[in-house]
Amino acid sequence: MERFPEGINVDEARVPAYTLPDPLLLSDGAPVTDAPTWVERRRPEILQLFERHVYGRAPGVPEEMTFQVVSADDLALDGRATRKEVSVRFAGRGAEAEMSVLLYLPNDRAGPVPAFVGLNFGGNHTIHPDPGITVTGQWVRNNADLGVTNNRATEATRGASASRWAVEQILQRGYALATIYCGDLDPDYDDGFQNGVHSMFYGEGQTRPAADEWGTIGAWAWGLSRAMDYLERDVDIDHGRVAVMGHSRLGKTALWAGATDPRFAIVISNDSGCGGAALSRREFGETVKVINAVFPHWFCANFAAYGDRVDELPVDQHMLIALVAPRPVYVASAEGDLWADPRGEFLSALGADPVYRLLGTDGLAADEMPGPNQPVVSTIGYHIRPGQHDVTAYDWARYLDFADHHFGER
Ligand code: GTR
Repeated sequence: MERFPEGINVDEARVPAYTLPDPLLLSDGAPVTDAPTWVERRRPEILQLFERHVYGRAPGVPEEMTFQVVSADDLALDGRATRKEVSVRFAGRGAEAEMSVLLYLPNDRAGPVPAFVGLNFGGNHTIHPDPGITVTGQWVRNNADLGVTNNRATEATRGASASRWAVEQILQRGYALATIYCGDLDPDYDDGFQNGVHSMFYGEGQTRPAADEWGTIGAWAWGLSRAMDYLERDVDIDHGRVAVMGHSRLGKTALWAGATDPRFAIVISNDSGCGGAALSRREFGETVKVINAVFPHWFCANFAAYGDRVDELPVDQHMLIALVAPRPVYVASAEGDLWADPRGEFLSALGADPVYRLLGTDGLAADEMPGPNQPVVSTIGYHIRPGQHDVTAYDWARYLDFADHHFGER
């Protein structure tokens, strides 16, 4: 049995009684009974609540942004794929940043193809052993097993996360894959927001984000939107059919990106847990208090104040999923991932169902949590699979089926 820190509950019988805020009640108490009221009034209210209390407000495009294809190989992966690396440079207020978009396109294509886009944890070169991918020069987390000791990636980490990226499967099914190292946008440690993209937007005399301004997840989601800015310009991409996907902390990020940027046509959360798909009020597995203590940089500063009073949060995470409506959204869990609260992830998807139905979709085609490997395919998708906190070929197969279902068979 996995051990959890003191005070963490993983017993369903000890989940506190709670009442979720109603996504279909306006802040003045009036019910939302039609789509225009959702779109024009309630959705903006909820988006603003998440900005103010959870992820923080993010800026738009920086003063300067340029795109440059720095490498292209149309004979990648044994001739089955075209690999491009695109450098996206940002500048503003005297500060600069750069992110590298790694893009694979299936060579077996007749025109623009739909795509998956997602951030990766350790550098683009970790997603596939392909020797043509540039090893990141950014800060990376040390890893004694792989010989990373001074926060710089080595050749040994090439392909280290390949099991989480079904590149061949994605390409075979007719999709492109775009990925960016999250550390290009903001390295994943608490440095008071000195590195990363935040400082490009500081006002006169400002040295860190205000309590309701973006943290690291906000910056990562912002980067996904900038990747979308690029994909819109790439003639090989069917930019009306781009799915954003992320795992764990990057699954939280995919949901926030999907909530804030309607250009993402499908939004996929893989094991995103607390601050992602899981309901905060259940306090099952990771809690708001713990996540803010361990990762003080992920959310906006205001979120930390809710650690001991989650029931006073004006939102819960079902409302984050509802912000994606009526676009298809997929929530995935793993049985062994109690830290991420699988049931709380399911209940969040279910809690968004009334909004999806109000907007004329079939919502989530399940009232009860399904058993393992019984995916629910409706406008809200859900599955739980056996195994641990991870992204597997099974997960990707479900996302590809879901994308086929909503984008039309490939
Ligand atoms: C854990 C964290 C989770 C989840 C996970 C991950 O340490 O508590 O919220 O984000 O990391 O990103 O793999």
